[in-house]
Amino acid sequence: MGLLISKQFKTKQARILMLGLDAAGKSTLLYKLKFSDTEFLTVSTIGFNVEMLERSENIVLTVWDVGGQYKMREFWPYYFQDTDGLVFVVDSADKRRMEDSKKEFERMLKHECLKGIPVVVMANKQDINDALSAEEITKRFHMKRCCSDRDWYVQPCCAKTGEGLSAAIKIIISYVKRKMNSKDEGSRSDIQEDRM
Ligand SMILES: Nc1nc2c(ncn2[C@@H]2O[C@H](COP(=O)(O)OP(=O)(O)OP(=O)(O)O)[C@@H](O)[C@H]2O)c(=O)[nH]1
Ligand SMILES: [Mg+2]
Repeated sequence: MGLLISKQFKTKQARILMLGLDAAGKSTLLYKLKFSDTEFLTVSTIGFNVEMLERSENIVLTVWDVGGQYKMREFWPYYFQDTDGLVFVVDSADKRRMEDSKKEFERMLKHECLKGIPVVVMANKQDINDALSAEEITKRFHMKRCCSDRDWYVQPCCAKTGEGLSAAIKIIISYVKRKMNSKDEGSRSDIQEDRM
Protein backbone atom coordinates (compact mmCIF):
# COMPACT_ATOMS: atom_id res chain seq x y z
CA MET A 1 0.00 0.00 0.00
CA GLY A 2 2.83 2.37 1.02
CA LEU A 3 4.61 1.56 -2.22
CA LEU A 4 1.44 2.17 -4.20
CA ILE A 5 0.91 5.61 -2.65
CA SER A 6 4.50 6.77 -3.10
CA LYS A 7 4.43 5.64 -6.75
CA GLN A 8 1.21 7.52 -7.35
CA PHE A 9 2.65 10.81 -6.03
CA LYS A 10 6.05 10.40 -7.65
CA THR A 11 7.31 13.42 -9.58
CA LYS A 12 6.62 13.03 -13.28
CA GLN A 13 8.95 14.08 -16.05
CA ALA A 14 7.46 15.61 -19.15
CA ARG A 15 9.21 16.42 -22.39
CA ILE A 16 7.93 19.62 -23.98
CA LEU A 17 8.92 20.45 -27.53
CA MET A 18 8.86 24.12 -28.50
CA LEU A 19 8.84 24.95 -32.20
CA GLY A 20 7.96 27.86 -34.46
CA LEU A 21 9.54 29.93 -37.23
CA ASP A 22 12.84 31.73 -36.64
CA ALA A 23 12.44 34.95 -34.66
CA ALA A 24 9.05 33.87 -33.28
CA GLY A 25 10.46 34.34 -29.77
CA LYS A 26 11.05 30.74 -28.59
CA SER A 27 14.40 31.30 -26.90
CA THR A 28 13.25 34.59 -25.40
CA LEU A 29 10.27 32.75 -23.93
CA LEU A 30 12.39 29.89 -22.57
CA TYR A 31 14.91 32.16 -20.88
CA LYS A 32 12.22 34.44 -19.52
CA LEU A 33 10.66 31.41 -17.85
CA LYS A 34 13.97 29.98 -16.65
CA PHE A 35 15.95 33.07 -15.62
CA SER A 36 13.47 35.98 -15.92
CA ASP A 37 16.07 37.46 -18.22
CA THR A 38 16.28 37.79 -21.99
CA GLU A 39 18.78 40.60 -22.40
CA PHE A 40 21.72 38.28 -23.09
CA LEU A 41 19.95 36.70 -26.06
CA THR A 42 21.17 38.10 -29.36
CA VAL A 43 21.45 35.25 -31.83
CA SER A 44 19.19 32.86 -33.67
CA THR A 45 19.38 29.28 -32.38
CA ILE A 46 21.46 26.86 -34.43
CA GLY A 47 20.61 23.46 -32.99
CA PHE A 48 18.66 23.63 -29.76
CA ASN A 49 18.47 24.92 -26.20
CA VAL A 50 17.17 22.73 -23.43
CA GLU A 51 16.14 23.72 -19.90
CA MET A 52 14.35 22.06 -17.04
CA LEU A 53 11.46 23.92 -15.45
CA GLU A 54 9.77 23.07 -12.18
CA ARG A 55 6.47 24.88 -12.07
CA SER A 56 4.37 22.35 -10.22
CA GLU A 57 5.02 20.11 -7.21
CA ASN A 58 4.78 16.81 -9.03
CA ILE A 59 5.98 17.48 -12.54
CA VAL A 60 9.26 18.62 -14.06
CA LEU A 61 9.24 19.90 -17.61
CA THR A 62 12.21 19.46 -19.90
CA VAL A 63 11.70 22.11 -22.54
CA TRP A 64 13.42 21.70 -25.90
CA ASP A 65 13.70 24.91 -27.93
CA VAL A 66 14.73 23.99 -31.46
CA GLY A 67 15.96 26.59 -33.97
CA GLY A 68 13.31 27.64 -36.47
CA GLN A 69 15.36 28.86 -39.42
CA TYR A 70 14.29 27.35 -42.75
CA LYS A 71 17.32 25.04 -42.88
CA MET A 72 16.74 23.87 -39.31
CA ARG A 73 13.12 22.84 -39.90
CA GLU A 74 14.05 19.63 -41.73
CA PHE A 75 15.63 18.49 -38.44
CA TRP A 76 12.51 19.09 -36.34
CA PRO A 77 11.26 15.48 -36.70
CA TYR A 78 14.43 14.22 -34.98
CA TYR A 79 13.07 15.84 -31.80
CA PHE A 80 9.53 14.47 -32.04
CA GLN A 81 9.88 11.14 -30.29
CA ASP A 82 8.65 10.83 -26.68
CA THR A 83 7.17 14.34 -26.69
CA ASP A 84 4.47 14.82 -24.04
CA GLY A 85 3.44 18.36 -24.97
CA LEU A 86 3.93 20.83 -27.80
CA VAL A 87 4.38 24.58 -27.63
CA PHE A 88 4.20 26.34 -30.99
CA VAL A 89 5.33 29.95 -30.93
CA VAL A 90 3.95 32.45 -33.44
CA ASP A 91 5.16 36.01 -34.05
CA SER A 92 1.69 37.56 -34.07
CA ALA A 93 3.03 40.72 -35.72
CA ASP A 94 4.65 38.88 -38.63
CA LYS A 95 1.66 38.81 -40.96
CA ARG A 96 3.85 38.25 -44.01
CA ARG A 97 4.97 34.85 -42.69
CA MET A 98 1.72 33.82 -40.96
CA GLU A 99 0.89 31.36 -43.75
CA ASP A 100 4.40 29.78 -43.52
CA SER A 101 3.95 29.47 -39.80
CA LYS A 102 0.58 27.77 -40.25
CA LYS A 103 1.99 25.35 -42.84
CA GLU A 104 4.83 24.30 -40.52
CA PHE A 105 2.31 23.90 -37.70
CA GLU A 106 0.07 21.64 -39.80
CA ARG A 107 3.04 19.61 -41.04
CA MET A 108 4.21 19.07 -37.48
CA LEU A 109 0.77 17.93 -36.26
CA LYS A 110 0.47 15.36 -39.05
CA HIS A 111 3.56 13.50 -37.88
CA GLU A 112 2.78 10.03 -36.49
CA CYS A 113 4.91 10.58 -33.32
CA LEU A 114 2.87 13.66 -32.38
CA LYS A 115 -0.58 12.14 -32.83
CA GLY A 116 -2.89 13.25 -30.01
CA ILE A 117 -0.12 15.22 -28.24
CA PRO A 118 -1.57 18.38 -26.61
CA VAL A 119 -0.52 21.72 -28.02
CA VAL A 120 -0.43 25.30 -26.79
CA VAL A 121 0.05 27.93 -29.47
CA MET A 122 1.73 31.05 -28.10
CA ALA A 123 0.43 34.14 -29.88
CA ASN A 124 3.62 36.03 -29.04
CA LYS A 125 4.65 39.69 -29.37
CA GLN A 126 1.27 41.05 -28.24
CA ASP A 127 3.14 44.23 -27.23
CA ILE A 128 3.47 45.18 -30.89
CA ASN A 129 0.67 47.48 -31.98
CA ASP A 130 -0.82 45.65 -34.92
CA ALA A 131 -0.18 42.11 -33.69
CA LEU A 132 -2.93 39.62 -34.52
CA SER A 133 -5.03 38.61 -31.54
CA ALA A 134 -5.14 35.05 -30.21
CA GLU A 135 -8.69 34.77 -31.63
CA GLU A 136 -7.48 35.79 -35.08
CA ILE A 137 -4.63 33.26 -34.93
CA THR A 138 -7.11 30.58 -33.81
CA LYS A 139 -9.10 31.28 -36.98
CA ARG A 140 -6.14 31.55 -39.34
CA PHE A 141 -4.62 28.31 -38.04
CA HIS A 142 -8.01 26.49 -38.29
CA MET A 143 -7.35 25.26 -34.76
CA LYS A 144 -10.74 23.58 -34.25
CA ARG A 145 -10.32 21.49 -37.36
CA CYS A 146 -6.65 20.62 -37.27
CA CYS A 147 -6.50 19.96 -33.50
CA SER A 148 -9.73 18.01 -33.16
CA ASP A 149 -7.74 14.93 -32.07
CA ARG A 150 -6.01 16.60 -29.10
CA ASP A 151 -6.24 19.20 -26.31
CA TRP A 152 -5.27 22.63 -27.58
CA TYR A 153 -5.21 26.28 -26.55
CA VAL A 154 -4.06 29.58 -28.04
CA GLN A 155 -2.44 31.83 -25.43
CA PRO A 156 -1.73 35.52 -26.09
CA CYS A 157 1.66 36.46 -24.65
CA CYS A 158 4.68 38.71 -24.65
CA ALA A 159 7.88 36.74 -24.11
CA LYS A 160 9.79 39.97 -23.49
CA THR A 161 7.74 41.01 -20.46
CA GLY A 162 6.66 37.49 -19.51
CA GLU A 163 2.95 38.27 -19.76
CA GLY A 164 0.90 35.16 -20.49
CA LEU A 165 3.78 32.72 -19.97
CA SER A 166 2.76 31.33 -16.57
CA ALA A 167 -0.80 30.84 -17.79
CA ALA A 168 0.49 28.90 -20.80
CA ILE A 169 2.68 26.68 -18.62
CA LYS A 170 -0.25 25.92 -16.33
CA ILE A 171 -2.36 24.90 -19.31
CA ILE A 172 0.29 22.67 -20.87
CA ILE A 173 0.90 21.01 -17.50
CA SER A 174 -2.80 20.29 -17.07
CA TYR A 175 -3.06 18.82 -20.59
CA VAL A 176 0.09 16.74 -20.18
CA LYS A 177 -1.07 15.38 -16.82
CA ARG A 178 -4.46 14.48 -18.29
CA LYS A 179 -2.78 12.64 -21.16
CA MET A 180 -0.40 10.82 -18.80
CA ASN A 181 -3.27 9.82 -16.49
CA SER A 182 -5.32 8.47 -19.39
CA LYS A 183 -2.26 6.47 -20.54
CA ASP A 184 -1.81 5.10 -16.99
CA GLU A 185 -5.49 4.13 -16.85
CA GLY A 186 -5.16 2.49 -20.27
CA SER A 187 -2.19 0.40 -19.18
CA ARG A 188 -3.91 -0.51 -15.88
CA SER A 189 -6.97 -1.79 -17.74
CA ASP A 190 -4.68 -3.70 -20.16
CA ILE A 191 -3.10 -5.44 -17.15
CA GLN A 192 -6.55 -6.25 -15.75
CA GLU A 193 -7.67 -7.66 -19.10
CA ASP A 194 -4.52 -9.79 -19.29
CA ARG A 195 -5.32 -11.20 -15.86
CA MET A 196 -8.92 -12.12 -16.76
N1 LIG B 1 8.51 43.05 -29.26
C1 LIG B 1 8.75 41.79 -28.93
N2 LIG B 1 9.87 41.20 -29.35
C2 LIG B 1 10.09 39.92 -28.99
C3 LIG B 1 9.20 39.19 -28.17
N3 LIG B 1 9.69 37.95 -28.00
C4 LIG B 1 10.84 37.90 -28.68
N4 LIG B 1 11.10 39.08 -29.27
C5 LIG B 1 12.25 39.44 -30.09
O1 LIG B 1 12.22 38.65 -31.28
C6 LIG B 1 13.55 38.35 -31.71
C7 LIG B 1 13.72 36.87 -31.92
O2 LIG B 1 13.58 36.21 -30.67
P1 LIG B 1 14.19 34.75 -30.39
O3 LIG B 1 13.72 34.35 -29.04
O4 LIG B 1 15.63 34.71 -30.67
O5 LIG B 1 13.42 33.90 -31.51
P2 LIG B 1 13.51 32.34 -31.78
O6 LIG B 1 12.11 31.88 -32.03
O7 LIG B 1 14.26 31.66 -30.70
O8 LIG B 1 14.29 32.28 -33.17
P3 LIG B 1 15.24 31.10 -33.75
O9 LIG B 1 16.21 30.74 -32.68
O10 LIG B 1 15.88 31.72 -34.95
O11 LIG B 1 14.34 29.98 -34.11
C8 LIG B 1 14.48 38.93 -30.64
O12 LIG B 1 14.94 40.19 -31.08
C9 LIG B 1 13.57 39.10 -29.42
O13 LIG B 1 13.98 40.15 -28.56
C10 LIG B 1 8.00 39.86 -27.71
O14 LIG B 1 7.16 39.33 -26.99
N5 LIG B 1 7.85 41.16 -28.13
MG1 LIG C 1 16.07 30.64 -30.66
